[in-house]
Amino acid sequence: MRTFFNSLFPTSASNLAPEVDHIYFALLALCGFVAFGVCVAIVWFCIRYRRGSRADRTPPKGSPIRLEITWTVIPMIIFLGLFFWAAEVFFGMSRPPADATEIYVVGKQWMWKVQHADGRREINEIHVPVGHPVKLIMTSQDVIHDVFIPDFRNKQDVVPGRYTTEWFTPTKPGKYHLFCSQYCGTDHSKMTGWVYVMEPAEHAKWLASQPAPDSLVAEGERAFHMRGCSGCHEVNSTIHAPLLDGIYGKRVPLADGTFVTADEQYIRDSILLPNKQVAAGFAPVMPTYQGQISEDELNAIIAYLKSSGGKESP
Ligand code: HEC
Ligand SMILES: [Cu+2]
Repeated sequence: MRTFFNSLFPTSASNLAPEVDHIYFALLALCGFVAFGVCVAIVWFCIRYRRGSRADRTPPKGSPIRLEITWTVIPMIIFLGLFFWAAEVFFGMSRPPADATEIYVVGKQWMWKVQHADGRREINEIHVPVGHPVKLIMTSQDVIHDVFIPDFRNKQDVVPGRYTTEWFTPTKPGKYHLFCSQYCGTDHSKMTGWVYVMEPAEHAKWLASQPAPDSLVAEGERAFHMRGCSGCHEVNSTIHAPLLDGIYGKRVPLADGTFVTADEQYIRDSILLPNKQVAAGFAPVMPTYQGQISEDELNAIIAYLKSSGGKESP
């Protein structure tokens, strides 16, 4: 019975899966109940008003206002209830917890590149320990892709030029399919991967068995110097440019008088489209790095700037 059900329905392997499934089954039950009622009415009317039967066929007098109010108000309450229920689940799905492990994912025709904070990289595979929330920070190097992990019940487009996120807490060790679910060209159907959910001890063993490269932050710091960012953005630079220590999450005043929160998107745009949002009090002299810097390197620089809080000069 259990395996028969599993062949019809994906495993439930994340904290989000039961929440999504409850809505799904509630909708299924509601629709089934209504469909059943309609069928019963059809059969009943067919028999009662068949040709030759002596049923009363005179039209009812007056308007059945009570009946009309009932059949308007009850469905309205049911459907608004469903709406708020689903909205609540949706908000939960779109707000990753603060302590989630951040993993960068770059989609490209036709593979997934994964960067962990400790600098480890994977292709078409993500290894995570069970029971801890994971936040994927995703972007694309070319066209629109989409990360879909059916057993986790979450799905999010991966769009060139911007960051989207998706999070989950894996609840069951195992190996789960990851699909690209936006048609993205010839080999779209081969753009698949696996999420390996491991017991913490097993995950630690896996980590130890991998060569440990420099952390993403160290890589970002290196790029920050190599690309010449530090030449302008350091305390003793001769060019008047903002200090970037602790910039992540700050509200930044812009030259046009508005403010923006410095998130991944703002830092990315500052590097690729420096004239889009110019920081207040600075000349727009920063060169664009569009076309010169890879998505992986951008992710590393962003991770570095995120980590560089607290050592700000007065
Ligand atoms: C020629 C000097 C110069 C170089 C090189 C340079 N920048 Fe800038 N950068 C600036 C100036 C000036 C501003 C402020 C004006 C603006 O927003 O365009 C700025 C703004 C920024 C901002 C927005 C800061 C804020 O407070 O809002 C970020 C983030 C940034 N740069 C990152 C980088 C990174 C990363 C690199 C290297 C890949 C880099 N910059 C290279 C001069 C430079
Ligand atoms: Cu794709």
